[in-house]
Amino acid sequence: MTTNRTFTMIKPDAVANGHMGAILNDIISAGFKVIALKYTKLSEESAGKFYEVHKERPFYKDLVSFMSSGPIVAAILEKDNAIEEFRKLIGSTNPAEAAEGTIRNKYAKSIDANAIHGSDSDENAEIEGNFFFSADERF
Ligand code: RTP
Ligand code: MG
Repeated sequence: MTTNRTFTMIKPDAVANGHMGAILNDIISAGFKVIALKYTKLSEESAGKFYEVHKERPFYKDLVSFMSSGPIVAAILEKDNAIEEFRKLIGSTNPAEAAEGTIRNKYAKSIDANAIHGSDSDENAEIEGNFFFSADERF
């Protein structure tokens, strides 16, 4: 097991519903170290670029519009086995299927407004982190 990094966004629904602090607390309590952190908002154009891998999927347009609908919290996180551990912490994409105690189980309402993003591979974590953070914004 190696210490590595993942990238996350607390999505507009969770920010709007007042869960930003609770979610950051869950993340830090689960042993993730915050390497970079930013409160920001995606334009439709930048959300479209971030989710370009999903361009052909039927939900792409709604996803881009939702992700640019309000402020988000972006972060780079570090832990042993970070990608897998973080996806375990956030739970299934569809909150109705997310295990008890996971972030999506506690704070998400629907598959579209599902509270949080977690990278799915080391390679994508690197790409997604670079999308938001320069080298001097990482600690
Ligand atoms: P994320 O990237 O946000 O961490 O979520 P994920 O890996 O669990 O899911 P992914 O397949 O990467 O999909 C990205 C986001 O698109 C929305 N989605 N909607 N209506 C649908 O069938 C559907 N499928 C995916 C979700 O908001 C998902 O988080
Ligand atoms: Mg994904």
